[in-house]
Amino acid sequence: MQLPNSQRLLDVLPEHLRAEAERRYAVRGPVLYQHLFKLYGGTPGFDLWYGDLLESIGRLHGARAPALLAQDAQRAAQPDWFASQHMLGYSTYVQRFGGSLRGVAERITHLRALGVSYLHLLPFLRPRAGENDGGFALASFDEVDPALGTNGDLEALCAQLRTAGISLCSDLILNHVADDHPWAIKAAQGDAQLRDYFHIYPDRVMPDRHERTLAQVFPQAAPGNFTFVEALGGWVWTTFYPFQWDLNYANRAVLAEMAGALLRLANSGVEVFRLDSTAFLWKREGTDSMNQPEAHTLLQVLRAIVDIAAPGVLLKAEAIVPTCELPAYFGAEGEPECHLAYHSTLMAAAWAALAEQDCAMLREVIETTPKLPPGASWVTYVRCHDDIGWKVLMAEARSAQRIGAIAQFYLGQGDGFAAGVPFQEGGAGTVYATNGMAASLAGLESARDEQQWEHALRRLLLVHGIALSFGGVPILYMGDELGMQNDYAYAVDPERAHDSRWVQRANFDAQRLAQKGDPSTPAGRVYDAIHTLIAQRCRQPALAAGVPRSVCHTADPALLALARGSSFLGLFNFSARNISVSLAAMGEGAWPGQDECIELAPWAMLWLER
Ligand code: OTU
Repeated sequence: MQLPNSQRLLDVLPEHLRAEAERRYAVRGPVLYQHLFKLYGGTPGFDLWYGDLLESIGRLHGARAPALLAQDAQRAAQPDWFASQHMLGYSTYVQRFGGSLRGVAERITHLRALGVSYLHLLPFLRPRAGENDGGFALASFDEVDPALGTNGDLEALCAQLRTAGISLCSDLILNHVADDHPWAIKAAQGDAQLRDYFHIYPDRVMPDRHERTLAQVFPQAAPGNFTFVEALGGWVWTTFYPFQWDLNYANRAVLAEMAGALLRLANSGVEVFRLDSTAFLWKREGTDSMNQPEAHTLLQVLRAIVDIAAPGVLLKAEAIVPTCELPAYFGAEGEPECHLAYHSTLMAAAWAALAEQDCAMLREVIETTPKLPPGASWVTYVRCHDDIGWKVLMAEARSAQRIGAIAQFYLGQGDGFAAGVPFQEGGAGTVYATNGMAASLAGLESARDEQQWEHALRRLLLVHGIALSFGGVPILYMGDELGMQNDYAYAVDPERAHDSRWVQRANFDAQRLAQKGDPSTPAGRVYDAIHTLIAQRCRQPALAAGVPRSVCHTADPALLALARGSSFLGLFNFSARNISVSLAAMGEGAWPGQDECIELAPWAMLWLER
């Protein structure tokens, strides 16, 4: 195998970009070619196809605006630019937060005041007509949803955000398209080339064989992984809703399309891509068709393309999988994959610790999280637009019963504080996933007196404290900074009632926003507390992503002591009891202004610094 030269890439570039592109191709070209050869090397005309791909990468690189090229150069020179303790994310729906892309621009002041430097806007491209899984069923990769604005609005917003020091993150929905995307429509019309963009089977033979080992993401709302489509004359693979058709990455054309879609959006000014459902990209009979090696090869191909054509851009893996599967999404030495990956098990374990008043699982997750190479970082978070899926903790929990008990707890059973809503119940009434706004899950919704409310606030701060001190890019979820609670309106809306994730997708609360500076209001108290925590993080360099973390041994099962470097120690009381912490017993020396023995009130958190 010989690496084709860079000619097709360079030929289409303006003179002033050639030398740098050639240098980048010399570094990343070998992996790009070898990986594509591994996946598609046996297909006819492979080398010619590869040349065409290089040419299209070159054209898109050449079309990049000067401001973006400058940013590329700056970030290539400082590949860990997003590791700082000042980096803070925020995630929201466009519609819900600002009504439109222009409306989002009007919220930049709020984001800056909070310290946000990274904004993840949930899908804003043209979705399927009708039901569309909150925008995760796309009819176009290139057109902004007309209900939210125009492509011009998107470019303008990116530029405004960039000026404000905020990077825009967009979803790139790699795994599927809507059944009314032109590819799906043409496939349904019988176009053989486009049929091959999907996994289509004439009868149930292969679907049944796959189903033996596949799991189900939406067992209640969308059971099974295949959908019969009359016009296709068969069954199409649909991991999620029946109207979301999985793409066939064994077809090289699909990969080329997605690479193009990514670079075009990057040229509009998108700086980070949340690669949706990355675990599902490659199918293999006899497995659950998740986390397959080829899925990683594909992601490494996208990374190599980005490194060549838009090195200022970050890739973020959305893989909601067990702890042991997560590190692979960063790739390996010489074969980098994503810059960022959601630490979904850390998130789930923090909530589990609140429910169990025991942080054994949380400690285990932290201790088994490997140190990442420079230029790679975790995304830490408390809530997002999706459910909390407890099953990712199965390895740490060691029993389904334990997982079930945590899920039950968050439904507000017994004298619990949580006001959660079940999601996708399994057989025999088992619930393995929970929905709800963070404030509702922490108890702010059910609090009946000042003490209960204060304890709920402390629990909200505990989970945010983990996300903010673990080391990574913490992403706040819209409204959590104001203590926004569950929105039950979805339950009476026939279009949304079947999907309880809508309980945490409320409209941004203008009234709470207006109260954020008033500490006599609940919103003002929450805002002040979260804002103070963020400010404290910013002042502490040991909270940057790359600084080593360790869990100190503590005798109390409800106490977590998380050290970062030698100048930060976070103490977290995950219980309704007082806990006496002896720093000496933990092998910790003196901390300025602290007695050797510290009393932690119920659910209290204390950040020690030196
Ligand atoms: C992602 O999520 C999105 O975040 C969801 O909003 C979409 O519905 C889904 O993809 C389809 O596009 O499988 O690997 O359990 O956690 O659906 C991630 C529910 C996913 C989500 C799951 C998810």
